[in-house]
Amino acid sequence: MSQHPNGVQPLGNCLLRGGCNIRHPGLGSLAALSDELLLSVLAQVSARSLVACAGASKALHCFATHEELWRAMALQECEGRFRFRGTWRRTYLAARAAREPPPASPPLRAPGLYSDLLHKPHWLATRALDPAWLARDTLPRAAGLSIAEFRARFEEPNVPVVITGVVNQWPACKRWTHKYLRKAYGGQPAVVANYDMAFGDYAAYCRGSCDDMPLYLFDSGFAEKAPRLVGDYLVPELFKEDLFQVLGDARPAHRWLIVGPQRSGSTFHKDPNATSAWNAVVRGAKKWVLFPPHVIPPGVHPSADGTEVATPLSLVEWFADFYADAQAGEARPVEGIVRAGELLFVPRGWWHLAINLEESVAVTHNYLGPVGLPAALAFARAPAAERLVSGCADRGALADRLVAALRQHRPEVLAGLQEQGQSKRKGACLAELFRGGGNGNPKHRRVSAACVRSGEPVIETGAAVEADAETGAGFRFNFTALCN
Ligand SMILES: O=C(O)CCC(=O)C(=O)O
Repeated sequence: MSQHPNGVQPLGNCLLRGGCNIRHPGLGSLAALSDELLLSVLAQVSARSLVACAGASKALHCFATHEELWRAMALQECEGRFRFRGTWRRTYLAARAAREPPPASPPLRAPGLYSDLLHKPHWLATRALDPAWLARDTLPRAAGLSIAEFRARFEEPNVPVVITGVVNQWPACKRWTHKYLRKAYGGQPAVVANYDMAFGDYAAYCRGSCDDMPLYLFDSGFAEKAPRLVGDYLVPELFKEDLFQVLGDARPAHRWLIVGPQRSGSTFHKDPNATSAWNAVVRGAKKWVLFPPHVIPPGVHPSADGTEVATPLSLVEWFADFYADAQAGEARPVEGIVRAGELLFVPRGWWHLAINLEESVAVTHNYLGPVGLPAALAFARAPAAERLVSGCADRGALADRLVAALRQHRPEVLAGLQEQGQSKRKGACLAELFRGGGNGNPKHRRVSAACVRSGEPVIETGAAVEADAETGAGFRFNFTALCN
């Protein structure tokens, strides 16, 4: 771990110096503010004022040059239009002045300044990834599965698996270097941290970034912007049946190119619209940690309606603060490393994170297999569907649109499920999900959810889905019973 550039140390170290912290004399009357409040105030002022503050004292210099302030400012004001210059402060100043910044001078040293808030991001960004975080591997692996085997062993029980021997055959594995991707984008911007950014600028950022949680390229428009990439891989046979295809261009976003440097990745979330996904690692390696739908990972706080999730901002922070708790808990995660040429099946409803252990390139598709249809409909009919559904227009109507399109293009899928549903007592629940036309009466939805939670014995199907948007609690969709 390297020292903070200004020599800022964690607050605990102050005890060793008998409580003497230059913060108090250095900040003057601003010392009355907590570190959090001071940074929030500084986040409101202009760059010019920040530069002035940085000249006032060593202590204020360290706050006013804090990288996170300048990163936020650069992203908000320049959006994706910047070339990274080694630090966010230089990046911002160069982008705004539209000229080369002067050579960097050595950072000002502020011995005797103690602040966890200033110190922690640097500590997280420079500490080595602990081998203990990476060692445990409980992800099953399989090769050469038939569709029937895959469904029976993994998709129906809704459990993750690493599929080998498929992705390593793709031309993408040989081709998808940064240079190739930049050419494929041909001047069209990629989506990075929700901003449009030139691929070459993002590649330069990846080379120079020291961020604790680096910006991530996550582009659902890559196929349109860089069509040649679509010819470099094939949707594996196991995942070809995707019922959302019946919606054509009106389907929810479903495929993403993912590029990022070491330490970048995805914090804990569940995949959109109760879909499952496959994530193929084309270059690099990713450590995954997954919890089944009913286990909320330590350090993760979903809102009651499931529309928001509070979690540590950086992946390394989650590992440093919560990985040990995850191991000590009753429900230990499924976890492991997925390497270039391998693919992870991410089952619907599972909480998951992924951290890139080296610079990585991946492609992921979310899909709706027949097994997942009841869950997806339950999700899209939840009371908060308008906010829960994502990646398409007219979100509140997704379930109705899907049912209507299935009636038209795949009537056998609906007929099969309805038939199975009618043959069992709980058919009423299933029928509820298929009700066409959508009268918008939320009572219908509540009845559906209450019905599956009615206290009748639930057959362990593995088709567990978190779809109860009303309480945020998961319920088991009794689907196998309906199929018997
Ligand atoms: O590759 C990654 O960062 C993981 C992506 C992911 O979790 C997702 O697409 O849901």
